[in-house]
Amino acid sequence: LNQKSGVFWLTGLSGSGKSTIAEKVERMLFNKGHLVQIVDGDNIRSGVCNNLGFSLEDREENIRRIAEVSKLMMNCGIICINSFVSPTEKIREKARGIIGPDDFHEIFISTTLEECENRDVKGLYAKARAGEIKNFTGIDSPYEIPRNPALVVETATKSVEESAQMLFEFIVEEIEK
Ligand code: GGZ
Repeated sequence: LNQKSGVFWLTGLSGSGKSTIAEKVERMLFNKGHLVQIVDGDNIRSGVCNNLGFSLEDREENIRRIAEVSKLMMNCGIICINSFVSPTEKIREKARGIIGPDDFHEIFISTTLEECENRDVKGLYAKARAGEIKNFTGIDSPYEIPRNPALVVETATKSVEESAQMLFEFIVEEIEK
């Protein structure tokens, strides 16, 4: 195995496009012969974090466990593409601290709340507006815009392919440094 690894941490609102981009980039890296793992709600909230909800306290614990697990995988040489709302500066700094500043790459998937709400792929925004889901990020729970991300991907003005290409090139550059 001849690659530098790292944790590429996608932060952004629900519906911003994190998972879609992550899946495309995972495939692109895999096709180039890299070991890569997506870490997201589907493989984390269902297991390691299945006792956690969406209060800020639970989100912090969610991110702490994810960061610890990602660090283990990263130390095995696996490139981790993490896809979590990770809504606050405090939460993201916690992850950076656990993984280490050289290996933690904060990537802001930037999409307006309006755009995410218009897409509402899973109908969660409608439910949050109706009060059926509490503590929903962007509605009645905060999202703090990253102050100094390593990369910003503006999904509203780009195709999925362009967004994925941008992240792919960023990752390749980082792991070949
Ligand atoms: C935000 C929620 C909530 C609340 C359920 N707030 O678009 P999705 O569905 O697939 O992604 C969202 C996901 C967020 O989980 P994370 O583990 O990424 O959050 S955090 O980093 O803040 O711990 C959304 C769904 O879970 N979801 N309830 N209240 N998103």
